[in-house]
Amino acid sequence: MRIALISAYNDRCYGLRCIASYLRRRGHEVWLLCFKCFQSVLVPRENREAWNSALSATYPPITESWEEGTMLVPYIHPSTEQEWQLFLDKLSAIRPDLIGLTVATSSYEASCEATRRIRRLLPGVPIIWGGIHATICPEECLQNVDMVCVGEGEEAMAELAADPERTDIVGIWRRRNGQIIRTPFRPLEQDLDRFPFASYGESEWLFEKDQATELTVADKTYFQPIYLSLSQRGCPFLCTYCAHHTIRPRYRGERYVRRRSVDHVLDECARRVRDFGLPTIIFFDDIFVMNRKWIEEFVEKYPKRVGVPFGAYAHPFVSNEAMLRQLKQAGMIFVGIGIQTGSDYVSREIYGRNHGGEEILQLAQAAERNGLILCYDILSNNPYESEADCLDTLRLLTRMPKPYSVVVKKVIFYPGSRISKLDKPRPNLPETTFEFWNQLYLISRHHLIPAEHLLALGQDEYLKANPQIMRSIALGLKRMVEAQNAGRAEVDRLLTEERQVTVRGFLRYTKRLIMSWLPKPIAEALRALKRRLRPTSASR
Ligand code: B12
Ligand code: SF4
Repeated sequence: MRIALISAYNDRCYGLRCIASYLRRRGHEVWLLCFKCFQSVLVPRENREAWNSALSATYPPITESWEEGTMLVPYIHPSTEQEWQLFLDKLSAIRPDLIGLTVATSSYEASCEATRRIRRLLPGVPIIWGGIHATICPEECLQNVDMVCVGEGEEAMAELAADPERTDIVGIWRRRNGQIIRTPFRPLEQDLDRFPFASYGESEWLFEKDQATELTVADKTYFQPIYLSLSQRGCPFLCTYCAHHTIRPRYRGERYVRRRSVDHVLDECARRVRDFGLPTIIFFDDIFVMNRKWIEEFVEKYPKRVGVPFGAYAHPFVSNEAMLRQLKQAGMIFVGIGIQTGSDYVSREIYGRNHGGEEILQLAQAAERNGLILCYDILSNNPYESEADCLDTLRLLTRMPKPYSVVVKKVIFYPGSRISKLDKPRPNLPETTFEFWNQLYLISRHHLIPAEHLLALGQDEYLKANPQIMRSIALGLKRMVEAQNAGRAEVDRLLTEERQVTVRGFLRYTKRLIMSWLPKPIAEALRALKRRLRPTSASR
């Protein structure tokens, strides 16, 4: 059978790539068609409304995250008519007997549009949706398409490809004459080594920049920047904002966390390093640093069989210093740690994470002792958070080993998630307040500002009411650190000059340093801060 697998706006689409390889192994001809990727746009905070309406006119932005001085909105560029035409021309040329789309909540609207267009072009060809959104919202998806795969798709798709008319395939729901035909969730595959490696560069097309490009293994640079590999499926935890919380109850009594054998993972990595010349590998497992025995075997074999530097996520409940030490020796260079919040209340009661800041701190210190680069994630803009919780997050960040990189993201309440249904007080802090805190979290990664000064800034009501000042400071610091990297000696001189900083002294110093190249609005904001900090005659 000829099968077209389509991903709207996510060219990494690991799950779809797994299915493509599996169907090929079963003797089918499979094409992978990816629409252009979602893109992140740096949005000056003041222009946000304008950006939002422009960007979300077709598809809503996926999420929001913050950078020093600004915010980042990953969004979906609607395809141009030319791209749609190229895509539909390719589909016509493929003459598929079956079409599958992978759908995340973020790509729902785009997938609806793609499906409408495909239907007009190829009215008789069956279309199935799968992926995370199809799994958590199958009924909603069935309003747009006749079949939906709930849960893992390899076997279900293989059965469907063998007989597209069957209505009793476990894991595939159908809409027939206005009725939904439901089947149970398919049991989870326990032996992941049965599956071939995800497909890369084989009958693969990308529709972007008004072009249709065939991607082959020779296109090393395309696959290089982020090669996605996962050693396992599932997660042992149940954070309330995460998809596992929604999915796991469907698999009661089954082993939910499953891992490929070390050899299977290393064979894949070795092949990709050879084919694509990968300089590094990121294991995108929700939590990679877990399972002592597996890690021991991995660290023994990885340096000989693969050898390139790698990074992955750890978690305080399942990762420990011994594992980090061994992984470092085997080539690990960075470790990701989901802090999410420094507030024990939010961590335990809202996010369901069952740990507080101390456990996170200890894990980070262990990583630092072993020379690993630290990358933290923070979830912010949470309606359940109070200012005291934000201050706790800042307090924890000031205690974390430095330097680090930190990603500050808005927490999104995905459909079906438990967090959206919690019966807890919602302080609903205004966005401007979160903007202020987010910028402070970002600033905290620098060595430059003593913790007590950061905490003092966190309690300044004027700054809180004027988050643009905080943004300017954050941007200034970022540029300063960049300058520091570029001309260390000069900045070192400046830093020694004013080593004994007070909050006020520090701000004055930052201003002087960056004023010459700051954009006008930022310079204005700093001037406002200066006016604010100038002692009044009463206090003099
Ligand atoms: C790796 C990863 C990424 C990677 C790659 C994404 C990818 N899809 O490959 C990157 C870093 C790019 C990424 C980005 C984002 N991600 Co992400 N990511 C993951 C992660 C950790 C693993 C996904 C994975 O590969 N799983 C393993 C594969 C085998 O499973 P699978 O994808 O579900 O596929 C199986 C089935 O779903 C099914 N299936 C899938 N497609 C199809 C199609 C058909 C036709 C059929 C029949 C079956 C089928 O069969 C597959 C094989 O069994 C998951 C969490 C998780 N553990 O699942 C989050 C997750 C998917 N990501 C999530 C989010 C929110 C994002 C971002 C929006 C983050 C952000 N704020 O920017 C972006 C959006 C990307 C986009 N445009 O969709 C959410 C999605 C929630 C939702 N309701 O949509 C998840 C679930 C994490 C969470 N918070 O709960 N992500
Ligand atoms: S630890 Fe991470 S992947 Fe696991 S449930 Fe929590 S958020 Fe989801």
